[in-house]
Amino acid sequence: MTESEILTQLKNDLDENRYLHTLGVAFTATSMAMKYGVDIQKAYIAGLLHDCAKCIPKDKQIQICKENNIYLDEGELNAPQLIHSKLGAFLAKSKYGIQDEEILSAIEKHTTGDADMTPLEMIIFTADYIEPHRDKAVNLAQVRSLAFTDLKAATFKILSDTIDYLKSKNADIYYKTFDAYEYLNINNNKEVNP
Ligand code: DGI
Ligand code: FE
Ligand code: FE
Repeated sequence: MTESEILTQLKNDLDENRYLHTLGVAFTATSMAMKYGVDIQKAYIAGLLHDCAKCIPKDKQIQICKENNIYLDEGELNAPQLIHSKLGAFLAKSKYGIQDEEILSAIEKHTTGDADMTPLEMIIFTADYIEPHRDKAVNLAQVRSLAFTDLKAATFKILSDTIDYLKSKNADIYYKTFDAYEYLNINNNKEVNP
């Protein structure tokens, strides 16, 4: 698909607010890619497509996963708002024609993060949280600034604040959210105290 075809298809697949959020993530991610020397085109495409499955009703998301042998574990079935990232990576490939594994992986990891993320994966994860339409998270101004000074610190702060938020709501924290947090926690401490 060309860029124009991707935008047309997204407009069709997303509601208006999700489409605007998507553009916000794509442009924020490209700005961060410029700062961190990451492929700008990959950041743009991953940003555009990261939520391409978000507006599909959740029962339909589960059904499409079943039909295509996409394994969902108990944690995902209990928190179906997590599923759109895995399904999004599948649709980015099968519907939008994206072959690049780095882009697909950034889409797949954008909701919870994971241990040992690449710079592109951290950029999409962070851009999703700070794009201009976002206004609810605590510490947004701090995270927005950190996003352009220390990518790992920004990712870690988002994970830490998300875990606090989920705990306050008594929500189950998915194991990959913990893995991502622990990985950066250990890494950061190593850098401070080698
Ligand atoms: O799709 P977006 O709204 O742009 O953002 P997102 O893909 O980061 O999804 C955010 C949702 O995912 C939000 O409702 C919180 C939820 N979430 C993220 N990590 C976890 C989680 N929910 C649970 N239960 N556990 C997690 O670890
Ligand atoms: Fe999402
Ligand atoms: Fe998003």
